[in-house]
Amino acid sequence: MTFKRTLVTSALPYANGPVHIGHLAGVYVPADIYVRYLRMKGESVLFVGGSDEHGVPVTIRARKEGITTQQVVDRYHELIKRSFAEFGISFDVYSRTTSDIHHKFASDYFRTLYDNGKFIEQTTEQFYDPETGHFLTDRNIRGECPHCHAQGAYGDQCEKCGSTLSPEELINPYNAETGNALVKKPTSHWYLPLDQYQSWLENWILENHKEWRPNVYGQCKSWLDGGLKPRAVTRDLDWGIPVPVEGADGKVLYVWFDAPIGYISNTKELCDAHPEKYGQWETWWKDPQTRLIHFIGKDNIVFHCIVFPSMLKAEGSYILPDNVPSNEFLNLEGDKISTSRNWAVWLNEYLEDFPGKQDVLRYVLTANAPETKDNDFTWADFQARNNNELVAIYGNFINRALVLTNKYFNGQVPAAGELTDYDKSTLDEMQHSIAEMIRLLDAFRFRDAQKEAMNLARIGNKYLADMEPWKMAKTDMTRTGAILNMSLQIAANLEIAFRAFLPFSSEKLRGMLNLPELTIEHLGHFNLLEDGHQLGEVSLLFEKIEDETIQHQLDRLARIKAENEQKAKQEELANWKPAAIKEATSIDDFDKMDIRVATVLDCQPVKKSERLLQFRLDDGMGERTILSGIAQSYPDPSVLIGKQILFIANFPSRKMMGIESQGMILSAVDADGKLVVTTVSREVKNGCQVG
Ligand code: B3M
Ligand code: ZN
Repeated sequence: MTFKRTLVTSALPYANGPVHIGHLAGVYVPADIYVRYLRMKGESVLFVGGSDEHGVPVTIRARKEGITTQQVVDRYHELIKRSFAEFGISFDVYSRTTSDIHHKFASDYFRTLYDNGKFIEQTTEQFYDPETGHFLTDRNIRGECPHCHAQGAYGDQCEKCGSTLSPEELINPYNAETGNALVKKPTSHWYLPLDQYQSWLENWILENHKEWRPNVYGQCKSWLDGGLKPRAVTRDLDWGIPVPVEGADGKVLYVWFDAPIGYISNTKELCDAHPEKYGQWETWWKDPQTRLIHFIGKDNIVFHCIVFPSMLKAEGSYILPDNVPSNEFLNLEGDKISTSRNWAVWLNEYLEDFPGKQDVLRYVLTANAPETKDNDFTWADFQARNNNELVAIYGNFINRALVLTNKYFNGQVPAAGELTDYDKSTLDEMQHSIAEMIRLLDAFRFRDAQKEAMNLARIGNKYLADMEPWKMAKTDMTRTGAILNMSLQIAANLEIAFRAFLPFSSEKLRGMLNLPELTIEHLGHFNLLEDGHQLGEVSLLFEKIEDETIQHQLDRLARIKAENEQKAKQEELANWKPAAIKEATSIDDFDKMDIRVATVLDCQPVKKSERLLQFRLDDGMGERTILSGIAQSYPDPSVLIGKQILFIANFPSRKMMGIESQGMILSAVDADGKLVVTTVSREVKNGCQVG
């Protein structure tokens, strides 16, 4: 199949918070690289994005912040849109799913399928809060975990033991926000019968799209092997697109039904506004000569490979995705990125700390792209890649080539010379890397493609280092000029090679070379700058990043980690419940214990032990020494001196750290794990028994 045009979509981020490096690395930078690459090839391409403004996540955020849902989506849509623009994500359109155009389009889409009998209607029992009059989604239901009995497990997962749950399994389920107890109530919804698409999907994906990334193909296969079931496409919610069916009051389209339709309605919005430039939206969505590519993260695979294609197939007049290059996840300093735990590098904050360094982040995220497995972003790696690659290789090469041309040739491109064998082998190496880079870009392998671009810079850098034009200049100006000509031609090639990856730096480099925007066809040609061409002004392409700057970021993360630990502790305390009562004991068992009262004469930490305190006690018969492992709970043990405490007098003696311990001090274990020594409520004789 030959295609005439490519339609590229990137997942619509929920407008419930700012975007972070995980979004950029997983979806938007790869999509942007691909689109820029196609544009450089002169292909017809449209890049569609937008904010996903429906769904439960935005409503939760609104309640948390105490503002309306509309205010939430307005705020974050603007913020997200600006961040993308600042990082050079070159959308042709970035709209939103709360737009009138989208509401109408998605509503009509539903109605068409409804009228054509493509849905089935089913009634099921769902959890309902009788006080608020709302049905609840899984994430909004909490209760006791049936496995580990932790309190506050979610309707879809217990964060304590990690088990996947359904709300039905929770013990005493309640509304996460109000705390109200829930009841079951019947409700009816429309379902897309995915089971009816099973064999068609098996043929389309498993037989005809074996070229999809193994992670994507594998996930599809496991869904299909598990057998598809009908999926509800409506919800009982008050935020979203009303279900356009009589009597469906209080029901909206499920966010995963309307969001992918957003790709189509946003295309329509753009094309209707500028038909002369972009043509008809139907051409992008219905002409079989259009190639559709979805860039997404791995948690969206099932929706883009199974659900949305079934929706398109159900309608019948649309094309299907040709590829769905999905990435895995990016972690941050070894931990999962999390919006709720603030464990992220937010794009707006990055730009405050690193103004003008968009390309550095783009470079590092592509160099570490989680294309085939989860990957880790670390600040140390960020610094190293900037300093050792962008600055030391690419930037250094460009700077030397330009500065030397200024020094010896007044900034005018010197004449090319006869190619030496070494020149020729350098050019051969470059041609090889260029061909590799193109092959990798076509295969959506951006990480390796960028490596080839950096390899071109490395070849250039090595050429200059080996040729030493600064030495040659002492004896042979013609050859010096030839070396610099070759270096400048390499520099012009680097501008093109890096343009899709590092658009800001390429623009800067074009200014320094005083060149117009050349196309990919010029790549691999080494006559791009004519003899005598006047170069532009030279400045540094990249700057070194110092240790203090990195330390500042690490300190910030350490602070967040400490705050999160504190919060987790508080939550644990709030959810604390007494342990279950132990098996029944007997009076005989109890009588065996000789529990007595003694006064603490002295209490000191045991040297070289983090755990032990040494008690000297007056037990009414004399003095007794007991060691107790409670040092962590008593940073100042002197507070215990003079107190009357309880201890087991007939506990077997034992030696610890060379000291004989004669009994056991009784302490209560508080909810936070701290130990609290037990005392009596009024003074008694030392040595009296407890019973
Ligand atoms: N908003 C989920 C996400 O941000 C969802 C993607 C929609 S793509 C049509 O991961
Ligand atoms: Zn659990």
